[in-house]
Amino acid sequence: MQNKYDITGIRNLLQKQLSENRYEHTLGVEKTAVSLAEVYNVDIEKARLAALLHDCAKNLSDDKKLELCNKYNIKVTEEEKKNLDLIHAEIGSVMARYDYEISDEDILNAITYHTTGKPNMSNLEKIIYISDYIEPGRTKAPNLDKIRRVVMQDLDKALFMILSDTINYLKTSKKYIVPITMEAYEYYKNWILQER
Ligand code: DGI
Ligand code: FE
Ligand code: FE
Repeated sequence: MQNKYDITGIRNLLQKQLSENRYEHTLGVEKTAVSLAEVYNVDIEKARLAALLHDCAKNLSDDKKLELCNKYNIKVTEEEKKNLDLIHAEIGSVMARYDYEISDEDILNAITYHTTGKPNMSNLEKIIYISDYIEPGRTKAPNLDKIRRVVMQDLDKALFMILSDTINYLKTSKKYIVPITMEAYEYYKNWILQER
């Protein structure tokens, strides 16, 4: 893959654009995603790029987020307007495409769906979604030890555990649930129950 920046260049740019904690989280996701890519035979450099860039839009101001949505025709629903953090993944994917000149659709989709998940994810999409949740800097979510164990044996089971805990958390805290988050949960619930 030929990219505008090498990995060190990307890390340096991210370090400038992200808060210290967010940058540390990003390096944790990189490390975790690379390990999982090795286990599951996914292209390691794709996993690294998707992991590094997954939260590249996270620390933009709300004004900047809205400006980029406007510029790149990203539709913002009423619910998303109230919580612009919900669209950092989609904006990040657009920035990866245009600023970092990433053209690989699997990488771009892994960034787009890293917050919500989606039905029928690719292995790269699953790895980024899971790594975001279990990277070493994450300590607060329930069942982390179990998910970290399961993921080495069964990627889909780990994915479903995270979707399930996320839906539970969103329900108990009475937060708005993005339709595709629920669709991902339903899809993998049926998958876990029926296919195996
Ligand atoms: O950006 P990060 O903090 O690293 O992680 P992320 O992009 O996965 O965002 C995590 C948050 O997103 C977590 O608190 C759960 C939340 N989330 C995921 N799906 C939905 C959601 N929040 C709402 N309100 N609705 C959703 O459907
Ligand atoms: Fe994120
Ligand atoms: Fe993240």
